[in-house]
Amino acid sequence: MENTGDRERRLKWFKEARFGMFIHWGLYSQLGRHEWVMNRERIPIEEYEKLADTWHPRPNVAREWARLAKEAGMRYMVMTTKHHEGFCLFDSKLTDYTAVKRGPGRDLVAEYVEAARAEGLRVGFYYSLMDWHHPDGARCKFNEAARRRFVDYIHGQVKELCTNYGKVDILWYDVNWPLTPEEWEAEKMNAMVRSLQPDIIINDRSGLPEDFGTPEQHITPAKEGRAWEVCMTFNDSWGYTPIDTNYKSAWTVISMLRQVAAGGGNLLLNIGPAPDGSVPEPCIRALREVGEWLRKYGASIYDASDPMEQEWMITGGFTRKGNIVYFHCNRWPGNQLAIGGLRNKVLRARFMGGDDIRFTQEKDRLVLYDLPTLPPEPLDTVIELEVEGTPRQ
Ligand code: JFZ
Repeated sequence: MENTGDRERRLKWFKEARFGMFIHWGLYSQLGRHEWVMNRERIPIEEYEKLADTWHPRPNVAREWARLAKEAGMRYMVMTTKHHEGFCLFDSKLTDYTAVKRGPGRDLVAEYVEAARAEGLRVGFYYSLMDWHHPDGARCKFNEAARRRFVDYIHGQVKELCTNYGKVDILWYDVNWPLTPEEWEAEKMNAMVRSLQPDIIINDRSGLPEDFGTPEQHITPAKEGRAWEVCMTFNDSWGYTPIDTNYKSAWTVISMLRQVAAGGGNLLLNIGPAPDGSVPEPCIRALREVGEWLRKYGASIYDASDPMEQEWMITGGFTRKGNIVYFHCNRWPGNQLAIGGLRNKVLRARFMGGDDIRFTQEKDRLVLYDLPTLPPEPLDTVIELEVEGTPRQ
């Protein structure tokens, strides 16, 4: 349908972006028990719908998210325009179940787009195909008239999203249950999207592979140079869930960034804002620490995704740009650090942005000496190794 050169062109910024902010925000945020609460607790539609009138987020709170994303070193954002609950955070002519017509009284997607653009961040729209609120959302599988209505509704909303908010950088579909890509008429839908947004990139969750893969909750590089982005929760829920306090630390996030960089992918890290839009404190703290670290060592993450053979090591792992190999040490062993598996001759070793380090190398065993007892950077000390030739891939 479209040529590979065009895909590469559209994906260029994405392949260099590395780090993005996912935002799950909806009526479920008011209950604070995971974004699947309607389904998991079998809340009847009539009861759940009442949440549409009690939601009163703070005006323009998306500006706080965008500033935080920027500060964290993120380069794009993806927000839920409609999750499985069916409530639309955008203005839709096709339903009254929207932020404009109910409690919030305004277009939350418009506010989000404006906020992201103001910080120079790329804009992504998450849109759930599965819909627990639409009357045809389930019966569409067995009833052709219902399928026709539902598919027209979904295509119509996707068209609204691609028409009313200016340039959209990412369309992030989710859950295509219960229909097949043929039943969704996904090819036609995505062709319509591309006709309205020629530069957009589309994920693989309409059931068609499109532009990039979306492994979830585990870092699995895509095959054959295909673009990929892993999405991760901050705690163990996507939607606001204060009873779930298992938040990731800055250390964990940086370790994930190193792993996605090594595989040439991106990390889309989720925040689940409170109903008023506030970001949970543990997320703010960790993101600021990550940003501070990236301001010093970003080059070893953003621009260092050349492939190289890696052996598992408890003390850390590699990223690479050309003949510069970065060893990210996040478990500091003390005054001496040995690194195995690097076969190229090392010409120089130093702390990234700092002093040279004395070393010896015998075959693929590199030993660094006279190191401080405590880690110079507890989150991740980056050691820059200049090597001869190209490391094995
Ligand atoms: C979906 C949603 O159900 C969830 O609420 C959240 O929005 C997440 C980002 O996406 O959950 C999924 C989707 C795909 C897989 C697992 C969970 N998957 O492919 O393994």
